[in-house]
Amino acid sequence: MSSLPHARSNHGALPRPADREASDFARDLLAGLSARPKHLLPKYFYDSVGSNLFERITELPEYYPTRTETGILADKAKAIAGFIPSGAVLVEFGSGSSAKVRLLLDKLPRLRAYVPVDISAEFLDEEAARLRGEFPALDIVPVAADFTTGFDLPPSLREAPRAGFFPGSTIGNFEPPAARDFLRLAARILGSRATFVVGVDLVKDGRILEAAYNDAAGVTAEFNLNILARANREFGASFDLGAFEHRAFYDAERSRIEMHLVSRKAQNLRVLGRSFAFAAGESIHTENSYKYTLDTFSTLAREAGWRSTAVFQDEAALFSVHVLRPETFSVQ
Ligand code: AVJ
Repeated sequence: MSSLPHARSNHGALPRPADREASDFARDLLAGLSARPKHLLPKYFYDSVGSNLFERITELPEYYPTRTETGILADKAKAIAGFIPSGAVLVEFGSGSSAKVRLLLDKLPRLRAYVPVDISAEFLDEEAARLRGEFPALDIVPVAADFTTGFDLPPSLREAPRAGFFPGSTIGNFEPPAARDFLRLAARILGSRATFVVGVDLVKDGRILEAAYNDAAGVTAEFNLNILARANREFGASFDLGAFEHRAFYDAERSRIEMHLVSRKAQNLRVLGRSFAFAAGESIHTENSYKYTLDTFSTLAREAGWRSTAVFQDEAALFSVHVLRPETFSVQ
């Protein structure tokens, strides 16, 4: 068992992150099912079952983002690492299995520490332990937190220059105004000498996009349905998974993939003592995944106080990796 220095300690009145997560999920589930149209937040996909399903998605033949981004990082690791000063703390927002960061860590022998931040405390612990085995000289300081609401770096690390890593196009899950808010929050956490490496999925042919979110093996459908399965597991909700259908499509006008769970029939459900009616064909909107061009993302970043100082992409222009610096960046 690894120790989580501050986010995990349970001395005061604060609930453990896992408990807080569960009660946040309960609250947001009730609110989302009461809303019109019904919706849920995609961050709740990632309990340990969902995190493992997502890992399987990343290996699907149709799901190009992970392998494409990994290819860019493998090819350009040296150039990207060149933007990160020695002695820096590298903070990863939503670290998951920390697979991609290994490519950067290989080229960053003088890091002060690596701080993986993830909402799934269980996953975080396992992955941190594994990473310690591979990088014994590296100080690994996991923080179990919802990075969308902010978190504090451990006090011992506050003096070092900071670099952020936010791969996977997770930024695409935010509505553009929320993406700007997140980029501003990251600017505050990372400070005036920051480097921020952000992976961004690119606008492309809708057929490629729709295939990536409707895989033939049905893993994305299972991932989407897991949010209902999770409600059944965690608070005995009565969702019949067979009575909901996965649906994903590209809205070119808004440059986003939408994912929904569509009720196959009229049904009534009880969740936490409350009852919810579904019409046949009524959907729960579970995710948006925004796609950007190099320009639309640079503009979004600029509106949040960052300048895109370098951008890398694969030959087919499927995916991009931006290196951001604060507009006011100085080497001092
Ligand atoms: C982790 C948000 C980048 O939008 O592609 C994958 C999540 N959803 N398949 C994405 C996801 C369905 C993924 N992100």
